[in-house]
Amino acid sequence: MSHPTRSTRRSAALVLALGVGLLSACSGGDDGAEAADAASTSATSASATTSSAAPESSAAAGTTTAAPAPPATTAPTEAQAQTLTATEGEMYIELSEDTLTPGNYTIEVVNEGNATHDLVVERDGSDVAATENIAPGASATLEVTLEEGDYVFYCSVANHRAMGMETDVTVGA
Ligand SMILES: [Cu+2]
Repeated sequence: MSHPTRSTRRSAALVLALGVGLLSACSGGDDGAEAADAASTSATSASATTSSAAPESSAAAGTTTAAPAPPATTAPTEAQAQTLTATEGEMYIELSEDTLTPGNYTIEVVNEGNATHDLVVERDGSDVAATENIAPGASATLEVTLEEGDYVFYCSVANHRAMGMETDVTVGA
């Protein structure tokens, strides 16, 4: 199917080139005017064969069926660690929550300050868990099991705790 179209275009281009050649060769003459007309007509018909009719847009308005809401996730059991974020800087510790229920926790400790910090979990004056030193801009995770009672989360670097890097945490039933 491509051969007829290709030959048509080739002959049309030949006529066009011939017409232009004649037009430039004998400008102002009657023959030149006729040749130019023939060339333009051939060019028009050649371009008409390449143009295709615009396809009609299908106006099929799709009615999307609403997907059913996913079932509510089951409440975390005690085995599943809950997540908590502790953000540290000079000289503060901010917790995403400070009233917690007993269970296992994964604490994401983010040091957004300009000094090295850490996070220690203390209960009744005894350290329960602690991170390593956390460089400025770095973060660490701390796994800890919290029982019902009163805790203090603090930073053990230098005198940071005395300067305000401690926060009370109440673990209720
Ligand atoms: Cu600190």
